[in-house]
Amino acid sequence: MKPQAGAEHASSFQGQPCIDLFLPGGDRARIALQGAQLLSWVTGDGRERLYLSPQASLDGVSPIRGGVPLRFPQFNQRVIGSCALPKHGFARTLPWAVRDIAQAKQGAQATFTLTSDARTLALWPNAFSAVCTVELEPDRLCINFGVRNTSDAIWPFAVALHTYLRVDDIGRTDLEGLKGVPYWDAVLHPGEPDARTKDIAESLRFASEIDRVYTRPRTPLMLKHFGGWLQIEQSPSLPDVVVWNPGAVRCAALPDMPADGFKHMLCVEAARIQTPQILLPGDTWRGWQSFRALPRPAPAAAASPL
Ligand code: TA6
Repeated sequence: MKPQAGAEHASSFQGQPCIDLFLPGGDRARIALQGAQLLSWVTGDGRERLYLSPQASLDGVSPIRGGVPLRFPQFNQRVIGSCALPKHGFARTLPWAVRDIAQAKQGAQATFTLTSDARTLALWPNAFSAVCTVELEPDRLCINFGVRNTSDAIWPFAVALHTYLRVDDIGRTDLEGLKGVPYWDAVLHPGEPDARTKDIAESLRFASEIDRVYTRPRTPLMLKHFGGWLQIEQSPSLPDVVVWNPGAVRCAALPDMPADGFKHMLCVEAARIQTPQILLPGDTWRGWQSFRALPRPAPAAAASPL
């Protein structure tokens, strides 16, 4: 008898408590309670679709290198309301609570919550309640993030779903859908987020470090590499796409990445950075990023000789 879609508490992954979701067709996902951070997404064909560094720190307090860290309430060190905020905010390092684990229409989902407390208020003086739901369906994954302003003051925030996608070889990877979309190149113009350029090539290729923030792509993105194609979509409430790969030199300086780690990952992040979101008291904001695995088309048959 086929197993039913379901979820179970994995005992732990390298000592960290996690929730595992699984489907009868073999799709599965693992989410750490630290940061409600997805660590793994395997599709029915047995392929791992996310990159988790084999040198990631899983000590329960350091940021975990790989999977899908949630960055909230600030991106990088672009200060939102408080200088005490750590780089990329606190959501990725704090423990989240499991709210529920359920069978969904076509799959399984797990929901996690994070609520402001003395630790967060010491870093950022705003009361909030955040929720993250991971939905797993056959060959599809969706990450939903929501935040409610539970204070009586208005505040701004930035957010990013910092997805590390696994690729076979970054030198033979294409990302389509960004042609003509304005971007800030943080490698060429650090500290100048208003500097804008546009790509003219049909697809983006990767030969060295890249760190860009694209604004308002109009179509779904398509990641193409030998290991499979992924269609990537995000909610209009997340208008920015960050594309990041550290390249060989910067990667070698990251203590939680192997020297060749950059070859096997590409971050394609759904974000709200350039224009922070303003949240009124009592209001809720939501955003999502989703991925659909598509079969890699068979190579065109060689033309037969006349
Ligand atoms: O999203 C791109 C980025 O902000 C880069 O500038 C780079 O710093 C990267 O994230 C990783 O940041 P982290 O703090 O996780 O090492």
